[in-house]
Amino acid sequence: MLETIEVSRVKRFAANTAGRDFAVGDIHGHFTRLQAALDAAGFDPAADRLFSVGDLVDRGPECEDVIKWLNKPWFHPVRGNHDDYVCRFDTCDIGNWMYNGGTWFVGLPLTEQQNYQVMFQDLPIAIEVETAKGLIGIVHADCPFQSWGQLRAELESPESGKRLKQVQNSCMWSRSRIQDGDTCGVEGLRALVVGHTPLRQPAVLGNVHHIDTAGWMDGHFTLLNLATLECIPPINPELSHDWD
Ligand SMILES: [Mn+2]
Repeated sequence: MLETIEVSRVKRFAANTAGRDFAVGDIHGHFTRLQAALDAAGFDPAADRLFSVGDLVDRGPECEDVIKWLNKPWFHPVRGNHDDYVCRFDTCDIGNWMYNGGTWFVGLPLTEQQNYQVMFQDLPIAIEVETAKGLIGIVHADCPFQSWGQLRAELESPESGKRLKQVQNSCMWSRSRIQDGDTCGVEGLRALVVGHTPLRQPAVLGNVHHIDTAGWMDGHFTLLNLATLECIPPINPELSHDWD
């Protein structure tokens, strides 16, 4: 039996009948900017929910605020590749992590590091949210299969630990769909929402919505309404998606 089998790698949420559901791209320690984007959208923490494609920490100045955010009952992130460094802090390549923005973590006392690890190991690899018009899937980088059902099966009942690791890493790291301009989409979902690759504007490839508009860098946070699949702020057709 796999040692992490008790951890839920796929979390499912029933439709929100009280308010709105939004998804947001990579945050990277910029929670003040994120709150400003929520305020601008009139986000109501008593009724609305915010789903996140992960990469909550590294690079930005407010990484330690993630604890406060993880305790908000309306905030539901999946695990990004940077969050996964926290999960593996005692075994990962620290030099590589620091190069990629992990310096905030390295100086923390061991007990604090372990506290972060426990909280981050609770983050699912995939989230699915029911909406009136169908199921929405959320992963950090990509669904590496033609169908969502296969991803769910591979995450929930992996044939081996090695296979699980490969699948999880694809979910957290892959850029092949956006780099290839692959419009095949993912079967079994109304829409898949991902981040990981910063874009000037959200890009929709088939039913896959790429929403990391680099609010953590010099871009802006995009809030994708999961019921309408409309973005706040709206997609500007005058601008290209590419960052360069
Ligand atoms: Mn990422």
